Amino acid sequence: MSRLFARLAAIVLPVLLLTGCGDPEPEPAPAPEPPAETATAPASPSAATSIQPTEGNTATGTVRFIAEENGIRVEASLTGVPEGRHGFHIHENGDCGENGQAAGGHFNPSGMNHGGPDGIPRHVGDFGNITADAEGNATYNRVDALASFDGENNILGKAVIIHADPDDLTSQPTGAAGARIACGIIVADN
Ligand SMILES: [Cu+2]
Repeated sequence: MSRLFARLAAIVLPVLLLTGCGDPEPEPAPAPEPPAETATAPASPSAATSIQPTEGNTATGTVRFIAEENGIRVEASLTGVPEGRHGFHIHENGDCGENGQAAGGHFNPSGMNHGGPDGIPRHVGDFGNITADAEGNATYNRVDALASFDGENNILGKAVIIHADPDDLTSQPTGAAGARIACGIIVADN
């Protein structure tokens, strides 16, 4: 009996050793599910200003600012603007007093020269020109790469100024855009 057992063991044990040690590695635990996306993305930060004419002028309207991937979209819609091009800037002080003079110079936190909106050098506040048609309607719609809602280029609380004359994009430091015909303070939307 024991000899039979020994023979069986001689056959079976090696088989067990070959297969028994072949247990597969335990499967790695599945990675935890990433947290679910929040149901609704937060609204893009945005801001606006109500443009009011300075004394003796008629330009009124709204400028809206909407944060986008590549900067801040600036959308202006004005009426009562004399036909033609008008310098369109952000000025450094959020104050439209003294017929817009209290707004101070162009918003220029990095101390660059004045220029056009799409190159360097430029002031952060250099938005170029806004153009009114024969009916006095003026619109503007572009994404500005420098303006921001935070950091040193934060435009919140600054003033938007519409000028009497075109900004020539080169004269220092104002673009020779002349008098200030309308002004508004940029306020964040809630
Ligand atoms: Cu200006």
